Amino acid sequence: MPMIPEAMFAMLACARIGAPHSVVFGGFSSEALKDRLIDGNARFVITADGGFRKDKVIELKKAVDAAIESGANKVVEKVVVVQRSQKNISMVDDRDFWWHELLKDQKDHCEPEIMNSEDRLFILYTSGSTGKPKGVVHTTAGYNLWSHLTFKWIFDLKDDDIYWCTADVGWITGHSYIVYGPLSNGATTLMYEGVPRPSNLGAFWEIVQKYKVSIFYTAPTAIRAFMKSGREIPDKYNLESLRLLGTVGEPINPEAWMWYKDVIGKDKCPIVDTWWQTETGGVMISPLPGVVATKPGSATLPLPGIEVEIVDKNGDKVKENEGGYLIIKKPWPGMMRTIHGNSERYLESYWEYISFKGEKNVYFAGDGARIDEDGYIWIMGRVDDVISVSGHRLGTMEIESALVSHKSVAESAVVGKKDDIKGEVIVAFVSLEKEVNGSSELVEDLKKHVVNEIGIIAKPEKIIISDSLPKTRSGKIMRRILRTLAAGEKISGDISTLEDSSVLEKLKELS
Ligand code: 7RM
Repeated sequence: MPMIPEAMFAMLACARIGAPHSVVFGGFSSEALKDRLIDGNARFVITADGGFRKDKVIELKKAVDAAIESGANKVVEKVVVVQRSQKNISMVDDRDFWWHELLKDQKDHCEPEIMNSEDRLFILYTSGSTGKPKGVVHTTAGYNLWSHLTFKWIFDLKDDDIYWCTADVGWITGHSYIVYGPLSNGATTLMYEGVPRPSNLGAFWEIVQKYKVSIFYTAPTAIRAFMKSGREIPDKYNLESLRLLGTVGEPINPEAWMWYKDVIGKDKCPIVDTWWQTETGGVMISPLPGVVATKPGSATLPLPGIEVEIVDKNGDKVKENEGGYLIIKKPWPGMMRTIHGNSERYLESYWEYISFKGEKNVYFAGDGARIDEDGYIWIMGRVDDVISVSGHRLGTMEIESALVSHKSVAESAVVGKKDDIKGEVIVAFVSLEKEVNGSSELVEDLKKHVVNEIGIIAKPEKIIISDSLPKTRSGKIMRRILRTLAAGEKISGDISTLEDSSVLEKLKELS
């Protein structure tokens, strides 16, 4: 669905009749959609004839048709289509229905289904370090309680607030802080079908001015992009209505934090840097505005009821200011309950990775962090094979499998490279099948292939074609070396396990 109110209506309508929903971000390809429809056993799809993004029409219905025709017809029975772009699309008899036509015969009231607290509210797919995306399962009572409470605490809602979260409803931030959290608190929540783009860099500030937005919640990647294009743009607008600013999705560098506070907040708005994950359902670490003193770049302290620790691989607490794994020591209402269809993987990935005090009973989040002398938490980023492009989570394995599914590719290794604006960009190292020669056309074709397999958010920034990849004697690709090469840095550290060190020289020339 595009970012239109019907997306929200559809989610809430599902919740009302007790049908678990699974929102799929409109930027995913039909292949990615097909996988999710089949894995989630989706019987019904709600989509639109098209959506608008960066001056382009996204053909959502076409993607749904392709997903169904290429395999999801095993599960999908009916499709409901919202009219949005008015573009010509094909409708299949007895399978596809227009939303506005179905609506005509509906009553004004629909009796809500009474649910048990542990009944599923939704599944949301997210990337992990291995294999396919995981269907994160959230439940009716726990998730709603946590999104409700955290919204109330962190955004300190007042009756006349106009609240705007710029995320897409296809991500967990959109679920918890555009839909469930704000609405269960009676907030006025603003939804915007668009993203800042070169032709309209003032769009966000125009909306803040027009609707007198008082609480604004966005991602560091957006803030860094605004920073780069200069304060002249926001300075043209009246931003006086703003009283509270939030960030989510990635670590925010102190420079961007300060810019946000000065240029957007005019030094009078508290900044809440909120750390959480799809899996946690709602925010876990964040300052409470006006209560917790902030430090630029730190998400500060855990929320009430949340107990975190930073430990090493053996589960031992690390020293002050020393980096380690961020763990959560006690369950909380909004935590994911399982991975859809794979409870073993759930236990393995989240609860058994680290043993704490000899027991495997703590949640490991996948992030590295440190705690400073005042007990403040500084998130250092993912420690697993998950990269974050503009705050969108992608597993390196997912992109690698997309690349090797191309007939010319023998092997691939994908790494993240630091980027001033997007946080990270994707760099792929690829070796080709014997008879194939590398060319710039092939590189373009491979990029296109990844976009077809996963979606535009997974498009590699750079693809480096090489005869071979650096491997250990046991055959494992040494991603650490590739990360260093992608960053343009000198290779240091132990390379003694490398099978063939001449590979390095060749790669250095190519990168
Ligand atoms: C809400 C969301 C989760 C990953 C998480 C972190 C990173 C999120 C912050 C952050 C530093 C933050 N869900 N992350 N918030 N890193 N400071 N305030 O983004 O499932 O899509 O991603 O995002 O690495 O593990 S998510």
